[in-house]
Amino acid sequence: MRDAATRYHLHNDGEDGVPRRRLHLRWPVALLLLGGVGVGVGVRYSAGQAAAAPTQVGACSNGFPPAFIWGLGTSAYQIEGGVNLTGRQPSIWDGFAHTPGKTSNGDTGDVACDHARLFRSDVELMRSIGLRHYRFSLSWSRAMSWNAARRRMVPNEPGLRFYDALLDALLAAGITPYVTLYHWDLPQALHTELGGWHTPYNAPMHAEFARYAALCFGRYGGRVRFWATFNEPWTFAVEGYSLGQKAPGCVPTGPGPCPDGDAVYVVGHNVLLAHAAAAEVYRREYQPSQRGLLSMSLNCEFSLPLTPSREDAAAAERANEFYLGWWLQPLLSGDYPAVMRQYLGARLPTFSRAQSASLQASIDVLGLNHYSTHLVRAARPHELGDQWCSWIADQRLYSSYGAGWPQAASAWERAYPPGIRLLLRWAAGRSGARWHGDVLVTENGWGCNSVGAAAAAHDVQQQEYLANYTEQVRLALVEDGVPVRGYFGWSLLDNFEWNDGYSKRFGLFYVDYETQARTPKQAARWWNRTRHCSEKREAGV
Ligand code: PNW
Repeated sequence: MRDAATRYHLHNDGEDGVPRRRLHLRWPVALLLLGGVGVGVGVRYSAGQAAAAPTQVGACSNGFPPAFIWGLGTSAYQIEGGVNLTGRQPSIWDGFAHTPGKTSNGDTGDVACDHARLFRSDVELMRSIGLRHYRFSLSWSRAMSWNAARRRMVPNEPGLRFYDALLDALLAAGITPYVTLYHWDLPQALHTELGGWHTPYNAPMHAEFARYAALCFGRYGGRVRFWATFNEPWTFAVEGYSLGQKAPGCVPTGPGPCPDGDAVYVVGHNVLLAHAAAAEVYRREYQPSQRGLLSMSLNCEFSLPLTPSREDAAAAERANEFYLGWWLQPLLSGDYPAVMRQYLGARLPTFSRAQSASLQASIDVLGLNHYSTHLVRAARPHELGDQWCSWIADQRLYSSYGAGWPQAASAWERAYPPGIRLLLRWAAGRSGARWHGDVLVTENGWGCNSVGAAAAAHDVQQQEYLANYTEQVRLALVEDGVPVRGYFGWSLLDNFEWNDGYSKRFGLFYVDYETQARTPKQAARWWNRTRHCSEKREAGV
């Protein structure tokens, strides 16, 4: 530890004279150091290797280890606005949001939180609640532009400079950046001109993504030690290419490039291969010198069996494999879960031996996003199961929520706090789990629809949700031995909630979209009071 820590030094290499931190670490300890230089933590652990030795916990009054990473997240299209600034070109979300009837109230991300202009004051906002870790995404359409003559994306210098400035502002404020390369905003030209994610085995897309990743690793890797390739591939594959509620908004049998119910698996396959291509570049060209960590943020609304019957237990397991195993299993064994192959047969694409090899061990840390839990029962032989999209229809099961689980603003979100602990155990517990390395909860949060800053300032439900869910994360760490190293609440700011527009508010800060004023909600005050390591104060809420 000490050896690694002494290699941490400030390095002034900014064009603008802003000091930039340089970390020179062996990568297995990098995450621990991101979490606060590991003071007082008596364990070493290795990302991507066998799960940790016992973790020293409880050193802080909130019951978490001092090095636990507490962060908040956002994403580019949801907060940046400035869609025409810095030479940014349209993404599929610009087109989708501007199509009548696709988003609540016709809302678009044109202005959003105007973060493209207000980022410096937003960094100050982060400081106001003592935030030390911030997760955000880069917009591919800002960082690169489509060059029609060369039929490929090329670097867009003004856009790249925007992220230089944001990273410098964060580092100057002592905030560690966690950067996601792709949070759903595919450049429109790649969708239209290059066949996007929906064209089977689309190798040019994998190569474009790897080139984009390499550009970011090369330009920002001296300042960014934590990268996620994709955020929630499940959500944009299923909701974008099967349900049709998110960009590009196609449904099997409807207009658009999804001819049938196989499209969603075609998309998933391309995304996994694009991730593998980016990981290969990072492993080969950047990680040896930059010593950062690579991840992917997978979401899972965890399924529990409705009854103890064997059929329902199998249905819940099937649901979890279709939701999370779809992405996680290829990262572990290089292939899809057996139950998906069993249910989908040849509809599920296949990996070559080389592709399997490049997927395996392509992440160092597992990112998990979680909001809600489902109760699942098997469809009986004469029943079809849920049919709300082709992906769910493939599983032959019915899913529901527990009676009395509190309902968030979004119809899909109900609170059942033990669900996050059960998910962490299923994915990364001591025994029977899939992943045996470090985990970060990269999203968890509660959507409210409080009207007005004054009401939002006292949103009790949101604070309760965060308190209850983080307590379950603590139990997963302490009782179940899940090596969960950090938690990122969603979200720093109210923002453009995709097809729900501005009607749902997940922020710890309320945003008045007329004035762009930000007001702390009760959860922001709770965060500041309880999420820092204090040895004396009670972490009561
Ligand atoms: C995530 N579901 O989306 C995204 O990563 C965020 O961009 C988004 O703002 C946040 O969660 C809140 O929605 C999800 O239906 C969308 O279960 C839908 C579901 C889960 C996550």
